[in-house]
Amino acid sequence: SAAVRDRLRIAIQKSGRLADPARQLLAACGLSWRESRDRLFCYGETLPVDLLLVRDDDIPGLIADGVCDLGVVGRNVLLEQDGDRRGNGRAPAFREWRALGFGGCRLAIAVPDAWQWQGPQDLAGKRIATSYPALLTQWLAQQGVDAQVVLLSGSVEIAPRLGQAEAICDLVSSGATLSANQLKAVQTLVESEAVLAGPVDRFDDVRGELADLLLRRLDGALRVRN
Ligand code: PRT
Ligand code: ZN
Repeated sequence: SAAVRDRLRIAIQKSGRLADPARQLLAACGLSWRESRDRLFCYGETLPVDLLLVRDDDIPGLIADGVCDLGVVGRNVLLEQDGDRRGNGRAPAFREWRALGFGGCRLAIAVPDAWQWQGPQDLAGKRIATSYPALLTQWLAQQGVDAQVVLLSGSVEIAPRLGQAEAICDLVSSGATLSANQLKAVQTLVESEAVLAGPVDRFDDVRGELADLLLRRLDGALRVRN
């Protein structure tokens, strides 16, 4: 990460929910690239700002390692990985620079429809399936609730039917997935959207000026949209 670079490198999702809106927003900032969708790298033409196309989960780590300067990622992913670092006694290595106004969803506790929810204390002694163990663990501690966190990497919403857990903690947008699985959201842990993520500190080389320019254009583009 000590390498001084004179180009800015932004990591975005290669494919998935945030991929197209991220490219569209950056294009609205006047950026263009030598297009090569399926390749790893897009070389910036109008400005020395390149794109790296990756899995969203890799973005915070790429920023922490200095492989990328900035990234477009869900706040849910950023906060989870930050929480994981904190839980392991590591210093913060990335933070949210801007909220981007797309990819909105919430990280919520959901329980079977028939559960007459009274509050977080209902979860005491229960198993909760999630892909967000750090955020769930933090929240349970804040609530003073002792529950078991069951880590699943996907298909969290079927865990109650499979008998793996009594409740889940997962992302919700329309709520259709929850209803299809006879679940209901009862508590929001995080309101999320796509964010521009960057390092904790400013860049102290030419990337700082590039980042300032990009942020000015981004703020302009976001004002026009909202
Ligand atoms: O391949 P890669 O690892 O990059 O992609 P991914 O599959 O991990 O991520 P992807 O593309 O599914 O999501 C990227 C980001 O989009 C997430 O980290 C969130 O910040 C954001 N986002 C917004 C969502 C949703 N909305 C969402 N609805 N991510 C996931 N979902 C899930 C939800 O959990 C449910 O299972 O989509 C399903 C449909 O949701 P409902 O509520 O509309 O039924
Ligand atoms: Zn992912």
